[in-house]
Amino acid sequence: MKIYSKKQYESKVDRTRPQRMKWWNEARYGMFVHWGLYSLLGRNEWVQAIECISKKEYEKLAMQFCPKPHSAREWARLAKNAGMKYMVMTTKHHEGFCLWNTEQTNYNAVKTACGRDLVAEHVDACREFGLKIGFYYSLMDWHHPDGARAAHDPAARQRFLDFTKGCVRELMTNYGKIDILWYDVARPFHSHEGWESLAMNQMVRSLQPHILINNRSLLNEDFTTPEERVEAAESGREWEACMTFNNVSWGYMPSAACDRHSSRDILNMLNTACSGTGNLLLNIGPAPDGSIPQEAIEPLITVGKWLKKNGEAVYGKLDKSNGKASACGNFSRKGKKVYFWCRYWPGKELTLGGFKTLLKSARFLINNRKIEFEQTKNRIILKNMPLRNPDKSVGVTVIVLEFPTTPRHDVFDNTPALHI
Ligand code: FHN
Repeated sequence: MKIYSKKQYESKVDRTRPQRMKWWNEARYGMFVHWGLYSLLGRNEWVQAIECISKKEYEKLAMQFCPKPHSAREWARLAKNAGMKYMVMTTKHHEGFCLWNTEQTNYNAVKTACGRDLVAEHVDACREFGLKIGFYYSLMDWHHPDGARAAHDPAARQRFLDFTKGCVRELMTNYGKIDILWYDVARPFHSHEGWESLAMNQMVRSLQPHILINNRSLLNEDFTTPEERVEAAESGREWEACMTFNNVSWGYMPSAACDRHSSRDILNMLNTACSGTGNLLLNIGPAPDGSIPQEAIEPLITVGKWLKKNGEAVYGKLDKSNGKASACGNFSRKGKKVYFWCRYWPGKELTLGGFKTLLKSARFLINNRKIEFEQTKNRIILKNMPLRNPDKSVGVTVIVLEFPTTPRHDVFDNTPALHI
């Protein structure tokens, strides 16, 4: 296969990105799943490293990892009911245990106690529930004999690169159309040249022409991946914030259930993602038998029900909305329509500062009930509103402001305001 130069390759990736990412931009919200041998210990996916467990000791877990059948269907059903549109699962995390029937190593779910191809089950479940399919793949590998010495031994490096490319090729070949390749932790090499990412990702794209690739094989590719913070990419690039469910562990960790996100926390993340036109990839760390952590279910389902009524403010193509208009909430925007997600209900009046464009109408999203308003040179005052927050599920009510043109908003802008 001809390997294009970085310039040629990235020019083609840039040119095809808008069409390839259209579904992703509109999807907005996905489920991340971290599952592997570490789930058996329940103390974070880095437990082998953090607790200095020897490779020999850790490998024994492979004979205990026997998930119940159809776990992936449970996750996919929950993701669907949560309003998530895609699901990214760890095919191999740093521990090096492969959840698919790989020929690169026997340290995999088919050739050990589990006896099943868990990646195939993930793919089937996503298709059954209409979710786009993502594969997470950790470049760093603590189990492979060359995973560390590849850093300074050319022969080891070549063997490790062959292993890596072999794994990625299998994942891109054996499971039909895959929508996302989510690389992680590019160690022990610290450059795309070290990983030969240019050749590897051209191979990926030749096998999966529609695929989206994240930025963690040390090429820009399609999107950036802020982690544990919901923050728009400065460069105007596409971005997806990946978040744990408890701020402490991606893998199963029942002791951290006490710090799980609430439905309001999740909506806050989604609102921030929407205002910056980014995506949210929210993680669950299933138990070793595949069960969904109980603490994740209610918040996800509650947000899913909220999204059924308010999804217009989340899904589909959004435009950036900057600045703050009120301490009571934040925006998302579609052209001339601004969606104000009111988290802290002010009572019968709500003032929104900084709009410089004449407002045409204001209404509640869920029932289209009109809201009276007054407008001064840089303030919109919504009047005669209900005394209590109309949204009884999560306490976040979406108000739609419609303008005749794309609204100018800048609370700190001193240019001559609109002429009332
Ligand atoms: O070390 C991993 C971590 O375990 C987890 O998989 C996250 C998910 O984005 N990535 C790495 C930390 O950045």
